[in-house]
Amino acid sequence: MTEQVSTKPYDGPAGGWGSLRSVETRLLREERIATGNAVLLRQNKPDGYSCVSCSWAKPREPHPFEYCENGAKATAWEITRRHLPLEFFETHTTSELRNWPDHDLEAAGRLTHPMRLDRARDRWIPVSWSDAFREIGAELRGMDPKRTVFYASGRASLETSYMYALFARLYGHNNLPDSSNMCHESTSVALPQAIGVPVGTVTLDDFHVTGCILSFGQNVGTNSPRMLHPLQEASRRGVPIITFNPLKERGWERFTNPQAPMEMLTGQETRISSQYHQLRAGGDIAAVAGICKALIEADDTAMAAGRRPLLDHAFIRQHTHGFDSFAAWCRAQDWTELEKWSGLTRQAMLDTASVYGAAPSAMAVYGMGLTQHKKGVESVRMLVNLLLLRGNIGKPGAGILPVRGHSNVQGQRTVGITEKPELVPMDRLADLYGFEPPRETGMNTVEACEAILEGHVQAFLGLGGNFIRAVPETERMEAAWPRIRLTVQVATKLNRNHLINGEVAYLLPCLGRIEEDVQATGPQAVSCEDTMTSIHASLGKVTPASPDLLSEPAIVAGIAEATLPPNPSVPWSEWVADYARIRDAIEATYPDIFKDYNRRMHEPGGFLRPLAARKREWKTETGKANFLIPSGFRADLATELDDPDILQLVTLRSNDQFNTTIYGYDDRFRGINGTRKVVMMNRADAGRFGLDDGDMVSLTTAVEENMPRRVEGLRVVIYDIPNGAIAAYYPECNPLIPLWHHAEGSKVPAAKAVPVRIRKMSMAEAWAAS
Ligand SMILES: Nc1nc2c(c(=O)[nH]1)N[C@H]1C(S)=C(S)[C@@H](COP(=O)(O)OP(=O)(O)OC[C@H]3O[C@@H](n4cnc5c(=O)[nH]c(N)nc54)[C@H](O)[C@@H]3O)O[C@H]1N2
Ligand SMILES: Nc1nc2c(c(=O)[nH]1)N[C@H]1C(S)=C(S)[C@@H](COP(=O)(O)OP(=O)(O)OC[C@H]3O[C@@H](n4cnc5c(=O)[nH]c(N)nc54)[C@H](O)[C@@H]3O)O[C@H]1N2
Ligand SMILES: [Mo]
Repeated sequence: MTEQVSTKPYDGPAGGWGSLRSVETRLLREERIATGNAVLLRQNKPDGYSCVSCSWAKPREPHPFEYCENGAKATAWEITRRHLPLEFFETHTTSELRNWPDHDLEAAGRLTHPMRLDRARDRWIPVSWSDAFREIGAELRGMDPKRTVFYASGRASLETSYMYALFARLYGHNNLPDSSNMCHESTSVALPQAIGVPVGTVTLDDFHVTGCILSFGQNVGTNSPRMLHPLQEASRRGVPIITFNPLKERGWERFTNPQAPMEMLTGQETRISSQYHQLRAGGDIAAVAGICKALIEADDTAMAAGRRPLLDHAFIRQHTHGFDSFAAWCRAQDWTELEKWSGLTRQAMLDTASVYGAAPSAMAVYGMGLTQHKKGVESVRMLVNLLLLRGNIGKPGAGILPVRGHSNVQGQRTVGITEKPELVPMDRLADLYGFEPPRETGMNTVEACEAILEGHVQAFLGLGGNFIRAVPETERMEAAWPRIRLTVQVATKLNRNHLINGEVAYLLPCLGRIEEDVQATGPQAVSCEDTMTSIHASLGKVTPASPDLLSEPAIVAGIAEATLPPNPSVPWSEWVADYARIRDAIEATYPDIFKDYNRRMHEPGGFLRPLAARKREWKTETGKANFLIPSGFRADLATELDDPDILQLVTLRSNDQFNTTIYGYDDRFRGINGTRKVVMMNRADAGRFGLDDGDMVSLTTAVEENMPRRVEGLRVVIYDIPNGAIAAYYPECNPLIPLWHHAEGSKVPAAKAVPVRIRKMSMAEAWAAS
């Protein structure tokens, strides 16, 4: 911690001068001011590179500055002039580096050379690429493929991801967990059941014509700031925006566009949300049920009185299944219960219903606040129920919008990174490559963790990411990890998972997406799919951090060739020489999605993947869009335990991080500066536990209390958050999450509702913990 710790409410808008200052500070720290600003102008442009931060859509007609504060941070972080020479690893043992904070590990700079772990000397030492591939291949050839795990973090391109997934299947398994398993898997499970597609239906064009925006559990100002531009435009058109979030997130309140000179000079702010409801964490099913109930009952009254109905009955009749029982269920709900479980007043739910009920079209936007709950799948389905009541799927200005995380996490699934064989055209793979693909379900993230804890996993390959830091149950996972025989990490920067290794370990540094990727046929573009299903090209522009880096496709091909018997149908080297050939293979595998891929990906804004639900075709079991009734309102373990001494911990991101990548210690919009070791709680709850602002506390998990699940040395910040809930940062609080505490149906760790006990630490204890 280098900065002064301060916590006081932030009263500026999202964006604004603070945002511009932050971009320049970041470029300065990475010594990249001149290059950085020039590079940023190429971001998210048709002939430029696509941002390595979030997955928000790239408009057809981009703004000259189509980047945001956090995209700029991510760029500066990747193109930093700080590079890690081999001497660094001579000087620092992995045991020593394990004591470094996450921030310092990545801030040390870009990885520059392939390395092998020297166990005896506890150091990473250089290895040549050819030796690394040969040795990894030899290890893998001696293993049972079913006992190996190929993880992917969500940044690697469609080209790399296709090759990686194909490699896994040629080798013999479907153990392809990805970050989506910790993220929007609840979406990928819920949406196919409800509307027959696995992804969101909203496009950028819908924002320009929508009549209403509902937002649930997403932090726009920090995690997808470019969405603030269409939101600002919608708000100025008078579109009602209604937000449901236990925390007052500044981006959903007001915004000053840092790229609009007049706004900046005049200090003009745009109000974003017209209603803001601080519901109970995990209260979404009850809140949406209340809104549905209000609508259905108002519609009953209107119909009885011969007035215009509120529901879209024609749509419901023609396109949906299960309405009658859903409506009956809503009518039967009791307002007292709905108020209790949602944490909202009946009036708040009625207010939303009346605005939503009057809007010609509406979209629902959501993030981790819905998916990372025990009832995450049901929460997403409940949101669809609300949309279906008024025909808000498959018409302009309407739809469901899960805001995905990593910039290509959605695309990785599209081209085969999944543990679920039914999502992959296995027969086509068999035809194209002349082999029998594995047909049994592989391990997802939680199952891979379980297998690692049991000592069952022989090899772990990580295509990016920081698996051990992102998953629950940190302490047990770190203890079990060294039992894995082989670990291979493909990465740009050093992180904790590179310091906790298998018996035999490799750290393979790759090009970042912003860097020039020159292969035998010249500079190569790659492609990604954004959260709105747009597939577009990305061309790296910056000189690579080191001449010893390989591209991700080259690394995947290198390992695959060293592992698999030769197969003339799989031309790994030709693919690496010309990525257009990989795209041909993708097109041959998925002709409906990737028709004319090599041309269309270069069109401004890219091309949209076809989605049946957008055309009101329902690829569900009933052939209709389904109303699905939730199992109840006790959304989480903490509420199930029903003990006032147990608090519900929400783990979330600060404004100064990208997942486990910690850029700095400020959470500007929450007014928390100089530290991440905090716990936000309201004054009444603090009082109940005899705590005050600035006190140091420890948290322990309130189930299986004999387990070592504990985080110490957190500082209390009195914060505007509902009773019974506290919030603290991910990944610092991951040791508190039991591995089995995950969403039903999707196994997304329930990181937004961990039952914990809080205890004040004495001065001496706090000092020892810090
Ligand atoms: N700068 C930056 N951008 C990012 C990331 C990053 O770390 N930094 N991460 C990327 C990734 S991988 C992802 S998945 C996304 C994540 O982006 P978000 O989905 O915004 O994820 P979180 O920061 O975890 O915050 C979730 C929000 O849910 C709210 N919330 C918590 N519990 C509940 C609840 O029960 N109900 C409701 N309604 N709300 C609740 C929290 O208050 C918070 O505002 O962002 C992506 N973009
Ligand atoms: N408690 C709690 N836990 C959570 C969450 C939460 O909200 N709360 N959120 C979950 C979510 S939504 C997600 S998506 C996961 C994220 O989990 P991961 O995707 O595994 O983690 P990241 O922090 O995004 O990975 C960062 C690392 O990726 C590597 N990297 C960066 N760029 C590249 C590249 O271009 N290529 C390669 N090969 N490597 C690169 C760098 O070495 C960097 O250290 O965490 C999950 N865990
Ligand atoms: Mo994510």
